[in-house]
Amino acid sequence: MKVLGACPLDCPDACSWVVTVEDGVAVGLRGNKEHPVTRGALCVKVNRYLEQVHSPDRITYPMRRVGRKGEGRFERIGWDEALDEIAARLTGIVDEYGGEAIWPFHGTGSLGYIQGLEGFSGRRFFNVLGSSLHDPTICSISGTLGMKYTLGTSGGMDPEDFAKSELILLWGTNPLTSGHHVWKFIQDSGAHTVAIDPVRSRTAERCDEHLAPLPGTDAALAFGLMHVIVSMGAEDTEFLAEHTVGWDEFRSRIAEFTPDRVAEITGLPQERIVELGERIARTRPTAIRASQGIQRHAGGGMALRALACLPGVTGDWAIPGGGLHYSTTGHFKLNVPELVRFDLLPNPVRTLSQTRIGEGLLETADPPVKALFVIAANPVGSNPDQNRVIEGLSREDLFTVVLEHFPTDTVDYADIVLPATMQPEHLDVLAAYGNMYLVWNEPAVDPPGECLSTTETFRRLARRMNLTESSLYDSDEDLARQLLKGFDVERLRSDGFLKVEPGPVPADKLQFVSARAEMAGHDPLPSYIPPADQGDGLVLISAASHYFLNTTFANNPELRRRAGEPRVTLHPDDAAARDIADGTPVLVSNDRGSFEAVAEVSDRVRPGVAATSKGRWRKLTGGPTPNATVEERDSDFGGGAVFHDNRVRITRQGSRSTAPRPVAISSGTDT
Ligand SMILES: Nc1nc2c(c(=O)[nH]1)N[C@H]1C(S)=C(S)[C@@H](COP(=O)(O)OP(=O)(O)OC[C@H]3O[C@@H](n4cnc5c(=O)[nH]c(N)nc54)[C@H](O)[C@@H]3O)O[C@H]1N2
Ligand SMILES: Nc1nc2c(c(=O)[nH]1)N[C@H]1C(S)=C(S)[C@@H](COP(=O)(O)OP(=O)(O)OC[C@H]3O[C@@H](n4cnc5c(=O)[nH]c(N)nc54)[C@H](O)[C@@H]3O)O[C@H]1N2
Ligand code: SF4
Ligand SMILES: [Mo]
Repeated sequence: MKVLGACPLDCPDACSWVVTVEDGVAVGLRGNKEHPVTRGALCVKVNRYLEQVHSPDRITYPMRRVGRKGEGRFERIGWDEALDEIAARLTGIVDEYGGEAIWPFHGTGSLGYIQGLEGFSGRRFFNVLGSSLHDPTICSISGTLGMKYTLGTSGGMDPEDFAKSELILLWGTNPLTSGHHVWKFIQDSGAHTVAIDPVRSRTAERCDEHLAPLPGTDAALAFGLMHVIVSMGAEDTEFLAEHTVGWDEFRSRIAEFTPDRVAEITGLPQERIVELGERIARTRPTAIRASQGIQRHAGGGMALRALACLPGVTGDWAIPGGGLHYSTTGHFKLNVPELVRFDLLPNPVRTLSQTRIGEGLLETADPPVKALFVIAANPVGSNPDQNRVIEGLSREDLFTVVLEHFPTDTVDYADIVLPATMQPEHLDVLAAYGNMYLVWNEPAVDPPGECLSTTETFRRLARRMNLTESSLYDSDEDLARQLLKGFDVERLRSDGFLKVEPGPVPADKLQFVSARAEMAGHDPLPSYIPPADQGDGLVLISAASHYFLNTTFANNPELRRRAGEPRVTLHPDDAAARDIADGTPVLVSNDRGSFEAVAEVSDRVRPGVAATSKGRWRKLTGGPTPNATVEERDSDFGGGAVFHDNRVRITRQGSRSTAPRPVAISSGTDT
């Protein structure tokens, strides 16, 4: 039997997949050949998804902590016992501190609307209790707001239109690792491709040109390119007059960014800036693909704002194959309010930010957070300031419930662990954030052991607590139909996917001057906000690993083998200045923390920059991971995280390694 499903992971592509089931067991998984973006291919990680589904390490029954927090010692308990204990603890906490003392902490392990983050699975239950709201700030929020301020929508180009582009800038994005399906459209176009990235990533390696600016300087570079375009008189005066607001003010801002000044800020040769500006000026249509890497900085929101203005100056927004593709989420007009039902909240409640779990657990006072539900998240591995996250999770008076597939670093801090279903075992619906397709995931097999879906877990908990609100008991199919009101659900279900037409971009006129940005306390015009971490040392970029997806898959033996040991890549000049050779064990540190890695000396990174990757587990690495060095600090817009705005010292550790070099399937850092 073949069952159509969809990849739930936090990846722009939201692949449609086909599960082969024999005797009730999922024996095969491949990409859906009919889906115009998936085109039959999954990726190096998800090709191993069924190994994870059948892994002996899966959590398949509820557990209660018996050791100290962090030790990871648990005893098996039954669902009845688990639900009784959770219900009793929650009732006590709500009575004493109020519902806001509960924090449902949703992660990105599943982006499903029914079981995962996009529909805040379980939120109806938390609404009835009056729990704090959870703002998913960790990933893309700064860039999303930057897009919205400029364009009135965060949804940009349909990436299938890249096939019509003549010039494509891949700006702070590494799609060959982080969402490879867009690459086919880029290749089909035959366009001239330019990577803009401090690291010669897998993607930059394949582009026609590569510019390596200093991290966090992209807004200045965008201004410099627009300066060249305007100096040539190549701006599209008709588009500017008809479709934009604030051109005169914006033109004055552009004038401040002369190529020589931009060369100084970005560390790029002035000729390269001028050359690229001239190329953009004469090439229609020009498209930009930017994603999340570029906005994990102090000025990340402003960077996207400036980037979104560039196709306004050239008029590319009006041409098929021109514009900017950041995220397509804004184009899906799903009925999320009816799914999430914030109207069930008894009164207005505070919002806690995903990125600031350290602060949330250690400093929130009125009321303090007394119960934490971790749902498809691994904050010990994924959040900034790992040591503080651990300090927060170690609080003896905090009641922590973790819904998980695997015994992650975060599970070790749980009071109660609940076994969760994986994608072939539950129903879900996803909307891609890197293309225009809705995808349906039909359950294909029964869950192993006592695993329950997120929705079923909260239905049972609601019953245990005698909650009477009837919508808490809606079935998964009811929920999907509520979300998809107005869509052809039957077609989506039978084909596995459904294309949605993108709305107009800009939604109205392009806002060079943004009243919304001003109202939120920002410069009404886009500006350049320099990196916040200006200390000594190298800027550490910890981007997507080719073999893991955040911390998901980082326990898969074969993928770990292929990723090799933790590495940090330095430019030969920076390595020489520290007496570090290729293969030297090093300590990467700053005032917040440190981690160990093996140095790789390569001109794949520009001087001043060091590169590593995200996702490893502490317990499998034997110590802290790069997030021990990252600060829990907000970016400019929306409280985004600043993973790549992070200065570190790199020093030799002991003598030169005599151990064999890691198995490196790719050359270099596993990005
Ligand atoms: N294989 C794999 N795929 C993934 C993920 C994964 O962990 N592994 N993660 C998923 C998730 S959650 C997300 S949000 C996306 C993230 O994927 P991307 O959006 O691609 O983000 P990053 O990997 O953080 O960074 C992308 C590139 O930006 C560069 N970069 C960093 N700082 C700057 C800067 O200041 N300026 C410029 N121009 N470039 C910069 C980095 O060197 C890197 O090569 O990928 C998703 N896909
Ligand atoms: N240094 C550094 N750190 C980063 C980043 C970076 O660029 N650099 N990127 C950040 C980004 S973009 C993101 S999005 C975050 C991601 O951070 P998180 O949201 O913490 O995501 P993961 O680390 O993948 O952990 C997700 C967990 O959910 C579990 N899970 C998956 N599906 C389900 C399900 O259906 N039910 C339940 N109950 N559990 C499930 C998985 O087993 C996994 O352990 O990491 C951030 N961390
Ligand atoms: S992680 Fe991305 S590329 Fe891989 S299968 Fe999932 S959606 Fe497709
Ligand atoms: Mo992300």
